[in-house]
Amino acid sequence: MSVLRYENNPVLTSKNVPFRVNSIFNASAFKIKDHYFLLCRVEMPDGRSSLVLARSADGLSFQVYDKPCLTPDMHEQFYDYVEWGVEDPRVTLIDGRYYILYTGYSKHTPLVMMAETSDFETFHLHGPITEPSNKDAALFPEKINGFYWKIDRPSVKESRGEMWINKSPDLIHWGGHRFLMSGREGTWEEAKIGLSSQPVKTAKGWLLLYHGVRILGHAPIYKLGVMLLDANEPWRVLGRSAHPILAPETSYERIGDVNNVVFSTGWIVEPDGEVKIYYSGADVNVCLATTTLDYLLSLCE
Ligand code: BMA
Repeated sequence: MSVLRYENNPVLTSKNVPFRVNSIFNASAFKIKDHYFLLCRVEMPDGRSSLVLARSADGLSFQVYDKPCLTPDMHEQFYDYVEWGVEDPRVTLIDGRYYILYTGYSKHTPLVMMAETSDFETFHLHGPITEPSNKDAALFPEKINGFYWKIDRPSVKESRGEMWINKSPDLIHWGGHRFLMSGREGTWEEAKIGLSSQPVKTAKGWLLLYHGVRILGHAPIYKLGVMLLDANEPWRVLGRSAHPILAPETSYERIGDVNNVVFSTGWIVEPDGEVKIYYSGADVNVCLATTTLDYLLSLCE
């Protein structure tokens, strides 16, 4: 087994969007009953991003909704923190409600925003839940040791690219910050790493998809890896893949707005253990790759 690209990639490009955009990419993925949903980032013609839903009956062929569901303009009291766009959503279902952590981008540099919804039509906007600079954040789907947990990537200096973990009694007040993981020196992930998709509970612990970056020449190359955290002490890393599980290879991953990028903010684990990884090539599309939970866990041993 390995990670297999879907033969009809990309699943979505700007041509599939019924309103004018530069690009559609970095989608969070989840299922409601038997339907697949992607909450995608769309870069609008002015270069600022919003979020739009897409829906599918089979997880392969998606219909993009008529208009964005979350835009900078909808943020009113938090507008200062999203003036340059809302980006890279990661959705986690907790006790029947969807919590979206996303990047608010502005003159203050990126920070992590949180919105809560049950229907993706109306949103309770909680505003920033980190200080800048921070991004690449997602919530765990359940309480562990009586607390909610989140992973994020504080990065005050460009050169800092480590994953951290922290906890909260109420999803609003965060503390207990701990270092989780940095990229291994001299490898594909040496420049920085960050969480890709929301943590998934398995029999062996919490499985995470993450991205690693190396700068070659002047340009970054983004690849994906997996790591496993302890089920009850999620700040303990039990293992991680030695090699990337997906790296830019095809023309739709090599050539785009940012060349040589595979970047993910969403995956779905099916009841039979198949894993659908939704990812973006070169920051201009949404693609699909499939694998199995067993294979990903075997890489973390
Ligand atoms: C990250 C974010 C993502 C982007 C990725 C690859 O730092 O800005 O939105 O997809 O870089 O360019």
